[in-house]
Amino acid sequence: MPQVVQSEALIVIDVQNDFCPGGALAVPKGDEVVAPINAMMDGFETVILTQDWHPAGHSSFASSHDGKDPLEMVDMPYGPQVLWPDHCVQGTSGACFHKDLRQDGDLIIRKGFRSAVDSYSAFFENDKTTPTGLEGYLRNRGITKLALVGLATDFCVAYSAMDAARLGFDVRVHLAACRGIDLQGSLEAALTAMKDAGVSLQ
Ligand code: VGL
Ligand code: ZN
Repeated sequence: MPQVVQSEALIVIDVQNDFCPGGALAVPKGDEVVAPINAMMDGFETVILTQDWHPAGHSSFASSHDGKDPLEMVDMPYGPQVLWPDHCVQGTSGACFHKDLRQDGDLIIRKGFRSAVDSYSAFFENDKTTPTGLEGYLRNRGITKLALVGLATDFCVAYSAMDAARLGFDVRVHLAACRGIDLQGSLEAALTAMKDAGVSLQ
């Protein structure tokens, strides 16, 4: 039996059908994270899952912007934003967790549910100020260390890890249980930014 870590939470980012092969915003080999994540779950007292959870017509969808294609950029009131194919629409099968992912976590944080603001990070929306409540949950339970895994390395995992480090948590990202999108060098840039933010990469 693995030893259960009490002050450390495992945070499983967005292991949803739309980010897996065949999904609307498929991360290459995204489904390969499922087995290693399931294996890690027994080692943590606290397991938290996040779920990208957009209303139809969300402002991060290219289809919501006339003449724009997926992966183009737009300026939002809160800064530049990549436009994505429609994905993880609330209540659709694409928004469901991968069928083989263990879902016996303690908490599910849904994010990106406000039409006007995207939310890559599990802690703050992309305006960098609106909290999701995850920080309070963790502090309330005395959790100081976080292990992060999931999809996508260079977006939701990296944004979550950097916010967590900025908030003072001790953060490790387990790269063997992550896969990236890699838009124009975004994977390498995210790895460098995480290291610079004091995130431990394993
Ligand atoms: C994500 C792009 C858009 C992610 C979510 O989970 O990394 N990426 N929405
Ligand atoms: Zn999204």
